[in-house]
Amino acid sequence: MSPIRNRMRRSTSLRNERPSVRARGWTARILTDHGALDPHGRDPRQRLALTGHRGVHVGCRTIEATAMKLFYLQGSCALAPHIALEHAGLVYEAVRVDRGKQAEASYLRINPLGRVPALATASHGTITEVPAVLMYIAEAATDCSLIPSVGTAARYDALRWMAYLSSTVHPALGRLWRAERFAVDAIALPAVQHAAAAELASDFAHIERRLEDRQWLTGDQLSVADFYLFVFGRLGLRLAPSTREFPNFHRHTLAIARLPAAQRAMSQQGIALEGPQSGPG
Ligand SMILES: N[C@@H](CCC(=O)N[C@@H](CS)C(=O)NCC(=O)O)C(=O)O
Repeated sequence: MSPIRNRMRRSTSLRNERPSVRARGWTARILTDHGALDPHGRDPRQRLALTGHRGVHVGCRTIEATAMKLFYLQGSCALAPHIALEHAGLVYEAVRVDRGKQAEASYLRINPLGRVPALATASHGTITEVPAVLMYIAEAATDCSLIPSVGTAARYDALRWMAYLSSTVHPALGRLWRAERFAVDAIALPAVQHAAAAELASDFAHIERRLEDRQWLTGDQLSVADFYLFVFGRLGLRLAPSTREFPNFHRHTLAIARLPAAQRAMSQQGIALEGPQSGPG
């Protein structure tokens, strides 16, 4: 039976956000419609009508039946949940936050820290911090296996790698590209950047060793941790040393980039694997 996917893809800008107007604009599109039933034996179109939700995903079962909103900056770490949402086929709206606007009151109401990603959900409020957002998506797509099962060693591996990316790799990138946030005195900026570049080189070597004998971070099973790693594999292409110089890491980056979900997310964000020559985006 061919899978039927109801998926709504809309990318809007925070600047133009008018929730009431946008809410009226929701439509659910059935991409493949052979009259097949969902995994529960229901016609998904009927389910749409019965529940009154704006869309129901039937590729993976989900605990989140109403549309979520993912707030992102182009080419940022929010790409990881964006790919995860696409991969899981969940119903969501991608809301672009223009660079600089994340510090404005309209966005601070969504995430008082002024950072992306933020995932607004109907049932669990607004979730921030990449690992939490990724876990939420993985657990919302209940039969997509985007996070290894409870009680397995692989699950703690996935969590461990997400924590490492979030607590070590990402902050090093912040010190490299936003050194002024870490040193008041301009004379100290090159030293901050130098130390950050050395940290990243050592992180890339660590990731390289991890991927020596496995396809994905936790082994054979693709998980949301891989989508997170892709963010740095992609941004690292413009660093020195480039992630291209780490063959296993680069193989992983290319493998994720080839996934239809990654291609759709990047296309929605208006970015390519090779982004600008330096800096975020
Ligand atoms: N610890 C946060 C970090 C989020 C973060 O720094 N996001 C960046 C984009 S990758 C951001 O919003 N930058 C805007 C800024 O720094 O003003 C998380 O894991 O979500």
